[in-house]
Amino acid sequence: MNRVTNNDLAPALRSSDREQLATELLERLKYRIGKDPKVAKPHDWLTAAILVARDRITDKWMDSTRRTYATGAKRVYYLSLEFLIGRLMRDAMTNIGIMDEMRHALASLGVDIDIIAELEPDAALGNGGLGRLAACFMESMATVDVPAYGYGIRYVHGLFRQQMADGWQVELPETWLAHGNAWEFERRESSYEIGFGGAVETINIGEDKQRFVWKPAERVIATAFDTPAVGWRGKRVNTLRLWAANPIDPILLDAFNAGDHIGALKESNRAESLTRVLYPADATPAGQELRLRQEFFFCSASLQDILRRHLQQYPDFTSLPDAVAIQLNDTHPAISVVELVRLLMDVHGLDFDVAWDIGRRTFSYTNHTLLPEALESWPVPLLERLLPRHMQIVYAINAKILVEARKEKGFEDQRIRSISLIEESGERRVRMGNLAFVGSHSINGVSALHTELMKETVFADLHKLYPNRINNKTNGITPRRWLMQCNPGLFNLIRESIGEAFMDDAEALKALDAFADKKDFQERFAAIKRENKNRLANLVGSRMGVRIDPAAMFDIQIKRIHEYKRQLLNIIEAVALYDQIRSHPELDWVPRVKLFAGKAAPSYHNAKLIIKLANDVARVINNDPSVRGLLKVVFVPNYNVSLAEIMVPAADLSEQISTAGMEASGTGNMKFALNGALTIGTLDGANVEMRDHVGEENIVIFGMTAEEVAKVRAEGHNPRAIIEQSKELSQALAAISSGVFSPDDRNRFTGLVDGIYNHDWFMVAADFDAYSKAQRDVDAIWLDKTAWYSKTVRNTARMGWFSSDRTIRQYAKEIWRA
Ligand code: NBG
Repeated sequence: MNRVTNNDLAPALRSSDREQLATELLERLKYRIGKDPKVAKPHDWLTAAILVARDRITDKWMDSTRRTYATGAKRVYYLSLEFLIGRLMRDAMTNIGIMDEMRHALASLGVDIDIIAELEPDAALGNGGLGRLAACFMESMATVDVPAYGYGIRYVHGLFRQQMADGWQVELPETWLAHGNAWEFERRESSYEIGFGGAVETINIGEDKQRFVWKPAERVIATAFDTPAVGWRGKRVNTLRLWAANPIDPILLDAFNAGDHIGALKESNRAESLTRVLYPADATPAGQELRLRQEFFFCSASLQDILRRHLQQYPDFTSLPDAVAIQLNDTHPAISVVELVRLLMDVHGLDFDVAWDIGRRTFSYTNHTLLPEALESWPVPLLERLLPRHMQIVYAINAKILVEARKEKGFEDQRIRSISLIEESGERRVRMGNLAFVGSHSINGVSALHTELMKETVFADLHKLYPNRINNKTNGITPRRWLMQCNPGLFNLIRESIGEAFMDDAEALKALDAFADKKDFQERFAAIKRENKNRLANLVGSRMGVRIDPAAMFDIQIKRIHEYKRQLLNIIEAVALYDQIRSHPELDWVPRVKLFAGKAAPSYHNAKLIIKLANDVARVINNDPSVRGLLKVVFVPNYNVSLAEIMVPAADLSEQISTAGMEASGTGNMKFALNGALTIGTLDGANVEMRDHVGEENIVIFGMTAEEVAKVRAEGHNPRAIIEQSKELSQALAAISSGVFSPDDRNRFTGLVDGIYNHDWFMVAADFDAYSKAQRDVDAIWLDKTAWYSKTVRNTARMGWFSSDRTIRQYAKEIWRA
């Protein structure tokens, strides 16, 4: 594959560097991998290249750690059940500035770096936005020099591989560790015991005082695996510490010797399955005991590790809130709030009130969604059985909070019910969102709109009780991966035009504004976009056998498949457009390719049906000669970070069309705009702030506002009447529902369409006409190429604020005080 390369970030390529790297490569190949270069396979070269980079990074890593100890700087711990990292090689080598030398060194040994780079598996230890944000944050924390550790789980199987079988999503196991993982260091010496189940013993220690001893029935060992996280220019290297579960006894020898060879491994299997798979749920409840076990496992291991490290430097835990900040990435690590109290009380002998106060001043919590089904809660009996001591502490916390609310703030019954840690209606459950809230000194949303809605909805009453805790930290993306590395052509053009300041401060991209209307600049900008589109067209051609024309507008929607994200709205619009093109062949239709990619949670029926619909519609439209190639629809399978790195730079139009009020922020929206796509979107999540930054003339906004959606939902709306008034919409829906695209099963999509007629919860019908009109506005801009590029260049120029470096600086200053 032809690739433009950037990456000669070092001032001049010195042949001595190249020779030195070649020597190192051969040395690693021989002594660390045990291969003669004559017989080395591409995978061996990949490992050798990673080891060369890793060794250089390790020096910087140790410097960073020493620096943190020496300065006594505050440490930030980012607890996240997901890190959606993708590949690391290009990222790490670019950040330490050896990418170009490495390319040449490998070439001198007859190895093509682009070929081996393709062999590196994606570390897909996350589902979507929340996990990818955690990965961008790791890179930015190192870049802005915050001493940080990411803590998570080393899943053996990351997010499932998605295949299409006759247009249906099929989930297959993902095996990123199949060839080993040259980035990580196993730390056998950093391991902790984690308990489950059993009972709590109360010991009287005089003066009305008691001590509690939890005697778990089951124990596993958590072992650390460390991966270095390198910041831009290698300034700082932080640690991503992922835990793996191991049994205490690897094998029950008695059972084995007695002939029970399988039973002898039962415990070991049970322990190891704890960290075997990532839950493939994105904003849908996993609701499984195993999920709760995973959460507690990684929280307990991380906290034990944090406390151990603290005691190495400080005499006791009164200094913990000043020395340490722990950020909870959503509610998945919320049990930490309780585990820290337990460790401080039961293991380290502090009083409840002291422990609680230390915890609250140490923790902060980020909320990533308002979807009610995603707010975790655990049945009281389950928690009681699995974590009996924790359940006691939850009651103690609840008593403290509720007494305070009633006695000091005069909260009435209804408010008390809403802030309680225990959900009382129906089955009694522990609400992890409320727990994370009361246990933290800061609760942040991820875009301005989302934060306001948090105050008005899920946390309205807790916000009344603690009015100073909720704050906003609008998400960001790392410009290294999402511009420099994924779009070297554009990166080089920018550097030539405005110099290098933007490489260290993304807001310096503003200088590009001055080029937005220059003809020759627009032409070069367009040529780069075209190159990126060619690359995507080649990929679609070779992977799927579908020919798409790079001269057409590439209209792309890539993200998890979810009803609120409204891929369905986009598909229905494609169907309507298909009708229009056939009915009005005399009009100047803009040639378009609508591309989709994304995974659906395996248990999410409608999301999977939407994938099938996209594929069914694609088959019919792509094979209809009367469309004359003016419209194509493509669903690219197995969306992941690496695929995004190809699709994002190739987009002309970015679809950010969620039902207003439902997308907490979005980060894909930022990646597209930064890479020079025009956005068509609703006033939802960070789209609102993007409009403010790029200017409303440079983004196409349509549809209902969050306020309007809330109003219509409260008052009830009549989608049927709306549909009947829209000829385009009713025809498109009729075609879908009657089986035009599913002749083999005419009723396949009837239910999907009925949902729109009957309740239209996601406002697909309500927003359709506005969307369709906005799409024709987009067409008009496309036809005026000067206008198109003057807008898209301005998007690139004005997206610097959405760098995750800015986001992390805000967290550091306003939440962590690091
Ligand atoms: C997602 C939101 C996105 C947001 C990311 C990162 C979850 C649970 N939430 O809108 O849906 O951009 O989090 O904050 O993954």
